[in-house]
Amino acid sequence: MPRTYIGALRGFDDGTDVVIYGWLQEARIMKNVSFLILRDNTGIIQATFKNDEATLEAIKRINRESIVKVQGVINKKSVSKSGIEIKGTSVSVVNEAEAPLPLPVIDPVQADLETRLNSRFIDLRKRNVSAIFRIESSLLWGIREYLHGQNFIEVHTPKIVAAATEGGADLFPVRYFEKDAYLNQSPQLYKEVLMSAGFDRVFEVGPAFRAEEHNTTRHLNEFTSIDIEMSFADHNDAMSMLENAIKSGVENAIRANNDDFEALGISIGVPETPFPRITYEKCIELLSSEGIDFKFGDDFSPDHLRMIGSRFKGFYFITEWPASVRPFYTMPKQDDPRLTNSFDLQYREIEVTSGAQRVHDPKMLVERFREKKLDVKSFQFYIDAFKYGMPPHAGWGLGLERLTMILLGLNNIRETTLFPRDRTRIIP
Ligand code: AMO
Repeated sequence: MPRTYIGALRGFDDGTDVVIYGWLQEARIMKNVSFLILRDNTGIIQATFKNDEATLEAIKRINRESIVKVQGVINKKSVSKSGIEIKGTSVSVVNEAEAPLPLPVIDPVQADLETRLNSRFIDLRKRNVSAIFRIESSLLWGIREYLHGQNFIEVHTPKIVAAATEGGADLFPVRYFEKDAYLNQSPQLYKEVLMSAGFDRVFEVGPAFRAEEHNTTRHLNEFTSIDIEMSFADHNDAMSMLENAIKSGVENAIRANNDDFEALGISIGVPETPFPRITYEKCIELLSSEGIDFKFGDDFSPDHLRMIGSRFKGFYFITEWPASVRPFYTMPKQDDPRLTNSFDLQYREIEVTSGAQRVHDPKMLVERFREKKLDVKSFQFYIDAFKYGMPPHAGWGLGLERLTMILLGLNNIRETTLFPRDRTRIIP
């Protein structure tokens, strides 16, 4: 008989013979009957067995979390909470779990995050933990769908590279035969080169590596970056692409992940677009109205951003950042070159996306390299792409784990990362 997913059992008639496979979450042995609680990727079901001697002996020997096969008959008149159970006819162990478990799967007391991450394969068996990743997947799917609908193609650019994009200090060096190489911080240079190649609109979902030393609740050393680049477009076009992509992601998650939101005990709404926009200079005015002295040209601290963010309900853009805090590829503002055509998308004090219109004039680009004291030679392949017909272009990079974290109201980015890489962790 073929396997039935637990989540599909409801669709069968009372009395149907079924075979299910799953993890034995719990066995409750009573005087005359035993209840096995089985779990698979789609749900949980109770299987009831009469305690004849052989069955009772078999059940007693099965450790929690073992993989078992249960054969039985669907009982839709069950008095169990879900109203459906299986009247078991046979149970066998497919693969035994050792005891004791490194971490309990059903335990009202939540272990601390470090302990959970050390045994992540068990931690991920918990319904309220796996829910996060199902929602993350749907968010990404909705974003992908939106971008495809806008004629973007998905691309894959190298992660072993020869040059830094987001600043030289945060690079992980790798040995590449006889050459020095690094893990890529962002697909920035390649996505721009693809604009020169005439691809018009590209997006990439891939890992980005940052050797940042600080260990915070919103930084990872390897994260998933959703990047876009679009030709004949400016920062305003990129911002509206971003808010619509996020909206599509959230709509998809709301549509597809009802049970997961329930498991997390939360519900989220579709964010209203357009998101409010506030300029960097306006933020300074806001801070000074609160008595905070802030120097033009500096970056905001989390405390500053908390104060600015308290003025907004959800997402908001901070636009027109000064050139001093933006990378070399950022387009200066035409009537005020101290500023740039750039933006960050914020949610309270947390930055979720950075983006900008880019410099497309090769001479201006080389000047910007010099101003930032970067070695033009190591960027030659990038600069060459600007010399032979580069369209004006814009784009952004959105951190998937941060997006999931803020939408689900979680307070540590490790919660939205399957196997986080931080300052001290590379295992598992
Ligand atoms: P930026 O460096 O601001 O911009 O990164 C873009 C977005 O990526 C996420 N992010 C991170 N997430 C977790 N841990 C980190 N250490 C981390 N660093 C960044 C954030 C951030 O907003 N090339 C530009 C993008 C562009 O202009 O297209 C870039 O990489 O959500």
